[in-house]
Amino acid sequence: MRLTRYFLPVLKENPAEAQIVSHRYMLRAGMIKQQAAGIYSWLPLGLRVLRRIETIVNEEQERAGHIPLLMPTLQPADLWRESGRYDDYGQEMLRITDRQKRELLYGPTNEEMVTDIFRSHVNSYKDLPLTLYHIQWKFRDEMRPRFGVMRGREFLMKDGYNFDIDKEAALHAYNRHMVSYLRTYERMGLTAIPMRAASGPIGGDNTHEFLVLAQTGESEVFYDDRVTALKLGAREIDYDDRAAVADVCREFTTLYARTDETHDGAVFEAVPEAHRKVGRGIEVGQIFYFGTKYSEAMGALVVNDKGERVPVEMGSHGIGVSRLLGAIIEASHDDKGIIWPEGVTPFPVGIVNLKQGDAAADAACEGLYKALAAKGLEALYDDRDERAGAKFATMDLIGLPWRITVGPRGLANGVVEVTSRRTGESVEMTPDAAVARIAEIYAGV
Ligand code: 5CA
Repeated sequence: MRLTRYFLPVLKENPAEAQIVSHRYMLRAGMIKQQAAGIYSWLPLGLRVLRRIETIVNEEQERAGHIPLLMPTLQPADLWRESGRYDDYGQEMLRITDRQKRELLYGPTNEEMVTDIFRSHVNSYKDLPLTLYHIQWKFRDEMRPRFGVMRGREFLMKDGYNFDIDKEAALHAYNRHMVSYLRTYERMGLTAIPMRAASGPIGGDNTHEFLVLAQTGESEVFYDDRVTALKLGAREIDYDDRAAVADVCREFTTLYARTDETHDGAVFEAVPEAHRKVGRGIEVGQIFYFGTKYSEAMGALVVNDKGERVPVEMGSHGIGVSRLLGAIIEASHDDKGIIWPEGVTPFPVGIVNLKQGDAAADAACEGLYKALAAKGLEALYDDRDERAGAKFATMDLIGLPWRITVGPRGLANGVVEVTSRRTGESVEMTPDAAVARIAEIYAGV
């Protein structure tokens, strides 16, 4: 992408309404625009990151054996009357009446609808296990929408629903989600800690939230800080191996880590004082096991191997896809702007031409741009006729993790400069070596 042809409406001034750094940088970098309280347009740069996050979520869900589908944003009220949640959900639910006076709602979550799909088509334990998920817009009429995409009213969520024949199988599905989420967040450059939580309106008694530690987080968290050193890394996971998956969950949930809702001072006291930490966190996901709460209420029954009709065992599992942009920025920025982890960056690399119009510099930039594209790497090429300082400021603000700087002086010696946004470190090398270096960095991403 050439910057002169792109739509990147960068703001020079700090927007007054933004109270936290991620909101400020998303507005300044031209990623989002507020259209109403808690409702945003995704401008091209923001959309690119959102799509990267969706791709990672999809890849890790499919790796775990979960099946994508797509349910609508609007749902009939009657489905929610079956579960009893139409009245329970209260003012957070946006209720709509169509021209035929039929009652609809903008879905805040999809337990009822997915249970309806299941009961219409599945009757036998032989079709289980089954986990269906989608990535779809949700609406919750939050009392206090704030912090940009962090607490929106319209927001993008991945929500997945498992259907299993018995409790053990459903708990395996719960564990599979926990492990797939750990890998998902790590690929985004995040440390998200599973913490024992409370279930709220979704129900059930087994639930974990995933929290990214950040001063600006809305949840108070209590944890043994050794939990932050745990990493899944590149280890191979066989998602069908119940014991192996459960082992990973044990590894990540044994040390004390709870939100204020489930915090137990007496248990916390047992953590060695040097490791006892109280802080704040951003909830980027939550998993629930709730058994037969919805299947019983809605008649989602399956025949088991003894020929009996039993309510199917379920759980639901959510990732805050749009909230993740805010969480990643809170976790990765400096005073100049965002620092995207390679896994989610909108462009893998930026090219800065220090002297637009200089024949050698222009040709070198074009050459780099094409050579990167040939390796599947789409660079953002700043081909504007601007001062170097302004170009660097834009690149720093939008946070591409790598920059190649091209100028007549370097080219006279046959070199360009490759700079890491994270460390600020620059290395001179030939244009060919720069392309090879960037390709090598992204080979494992
Ligand atoms: N049905 C279950 C799991 S699919 C569910 O709705 N869970 S949830 O309520 O915990 O939401 C899942 C995730 O969506 C949360 O962990 C959070 O990251 C994100 N989320 C929830 N509310 C908002 C909001 N108002 N703005 C942005 N993200 C939100």
